[in-house]
Formats: sequence, C-alpha cells, structure tokens
Amino acid sequence: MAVYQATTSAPVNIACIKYWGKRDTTLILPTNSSLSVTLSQDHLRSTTTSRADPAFTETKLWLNGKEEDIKSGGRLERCLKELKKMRKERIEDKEPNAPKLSEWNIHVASYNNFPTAAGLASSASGFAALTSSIAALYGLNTFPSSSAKPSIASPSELSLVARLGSGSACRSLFGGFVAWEAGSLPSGTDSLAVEVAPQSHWPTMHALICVVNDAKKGTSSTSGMQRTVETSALLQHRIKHVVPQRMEAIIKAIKEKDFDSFAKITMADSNQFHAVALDTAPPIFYMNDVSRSIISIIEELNRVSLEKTGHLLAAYTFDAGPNAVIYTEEKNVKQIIEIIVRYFPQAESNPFPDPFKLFGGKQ
Ligand code: 2P0
Repeated sequence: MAVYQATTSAPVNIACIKYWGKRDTTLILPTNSSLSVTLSQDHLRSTTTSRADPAFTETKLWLNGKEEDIKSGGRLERCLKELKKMRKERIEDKEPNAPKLSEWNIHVASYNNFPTAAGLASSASGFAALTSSIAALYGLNTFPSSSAKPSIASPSELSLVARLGSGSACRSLFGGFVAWEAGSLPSGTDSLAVEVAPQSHWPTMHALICVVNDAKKGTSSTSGMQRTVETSALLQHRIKHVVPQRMEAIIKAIKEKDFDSFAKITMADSNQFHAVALDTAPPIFYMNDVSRSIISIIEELNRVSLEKTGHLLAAYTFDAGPNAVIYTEEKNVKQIIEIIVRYFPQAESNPFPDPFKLFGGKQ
C-alpha cells in the first residue's frame, strides 16, 4: 500500500515595506503592496508534514505537537480547498490512474523552531510551509527547479493559496527579495508574490534578529491592522502617497545593490508603520524602550559612518512586536553585533542556539 506523505519547510520573511491593512478580510487582499527579505538560514523556520490516507475519518492539524481545532470556513480550510481544486483539475481529471487524494482527509503536523506569535512572523513561515507541504503531497510542486518538467503550480500560484492562510505567508514561498503585489481584482487572483531578486544577487546582505522579547504579542496583527484601517487617516495617506513610490525605489535599490537607499527606505517604512499603529484608535504600541534604544544606536552609528565614509552602516526594522531586525552588509556584521551586545547583555533564557543567542538568521 503506497504512503502519501510530504515534508517541507519554509523560512520567515522580514518586510522592508510593511503590509498593514486589508481591503478584503476573507480573501486577505492588502491595502498596499509590500516587500520583504526571506531569511535563508535554519533558525527561523516552520516544518510541516502532510499525509493523505483514505482511512482518515477527519482532517486534523497539530501545531508544535498540540492538536488544534480546524475552524469550518477558516483559513486552513480555505487553503486546503484551493489545493484540492488544483490537484483535481490539474492531475486527477487528466490522469485517470492518479489516486484521488483530493477526496481523502489529511493529517498535518507543523513545528516552528522559534517562539510562535512573538512578532517573528510565525504565521508567514507556518502557512508557507503548510501550503508547500500539501502542494508537494498533491504532486503540484514536485519539479520546482527542472525546466524539462516544470512545476504544475508555480511559486506565484502557490503564493495565492498561502495568502489565504496569512497575508505575509505569500512572500515566504520565494527566497531572496520578494514583492507582494497588492493587485486590484476583486477575485484576488492578481494579489500574489513575485521574486524581485534571488538571494544570490546580493549575498553580502545580512539580517540580524535581536530578540527583545519572545512572549506572545498583545495585539494580533490581524485585529490590529483592521482597527488601523477603520480609524487611521495616516494609513490612507500612506496607501496613496507613500507606499507606491517606496516600492519602486526599494526595488531599484535592490537591483542596483544600493545599500544606502535600501536602508533609508527600510527605516522610514518601519517608522511609518509604527506611526500608523499609534494613529489607530485606541493606539497600538508594538515597540518598547529597548526597541527605541536600538533605533537610537543604529541612527548614531549611521550618523558617524555617514560623516566618515559617506555611507550608512545598517538599517533597523520592527514588525508587530518589540524585536529588532537589523539589515547590514557582511563587512559590518561583527561591529554591529559587538555594539548591540555591549549595550544589551544576553539573557540566560534566550531560546536561540549558539552562536545565535541574541542574533538568529542571515540572509
Ligand atoms: C509584514 N506584518 O509586512 C507586516 C509588518 C506585521 C508588520 O504581515 O491577518 O500575520 O494573517 O494576513 O500576515 C503581519 O500580518 O496578518 C504582517 P494576516 P499577518 O510582514
């Protein structure tokens, strides 16, 4: 008896141009385009195993070893429905001998190797790994790198499915520098992720993750961003007059490997994202005093570096939590780590393994 099972993993991505706000909350269609860097090392990943079996009496999900309820009509069901449709239309309807996996229940087990829901983009890697694992189980992405036999579903097509699970997840289907195009169709079929440049294009770019606090965050991104959509005038300005220009400029900076422009845009967009959070009623605070001190340190380092060399040294960015991500080029990594560790000695309880006690991940 054949066993139908697949295991894949997906990394976290960290946005330089932030997604914050939906124009359609069911289809997860964003109010603006966004752009991120997918981390390439093993420290922040979700790994998911999916198995289909005609003997399974129901579809089940385990997260970090604990069984979770699957909400009827919820995010996981919507992703699964799309993947079943792709399996049926692209494989089972065309190959009469193909097993009817789309009609069987599945069991899914997913693990994060880092704290869940702590502003470290766990839903991004989680739904990306879930999508790619079920796609692999269904034979939809068996040949991703072979031009002779291309994948049955492209990464951009699978990004449409991952987006239904969590918006930022669509960007984790690609490595390197990735844009999520907001799209304009009500169906959402043009709201997908595309590769801007592979990691190999700019291999000296590093992302240092400073875990300021790994506790579960107070306001979830999903509810926080809709409160912002409903109450913030600044968000409307951002959507219309800021993000479109920034997307163009940062894509140009990435293509030209222009770190100064990349850093300026990244820091400005992080600051505007936290400004729209503050412009929400009631206001949302994601950064804390340590986060703000990290901003001061990087701003001061950049000021001195600009004076001495004419170039910036590093860029900070913060998501929906207090943890900092610092983008810098390889030649500056040691200096940045030494300075941050000098100001913030490491906690004993840090969950990251050596040598990434304070810092995990490298682009
Ligand atoms: C981002 N964040 O672009 C931004 C920056 C947080 C701050 O994407 O409701 O977990 O599942 O689509 O993807 C967090 O939002 O929200 C997020 P849902 P998601 O990375």
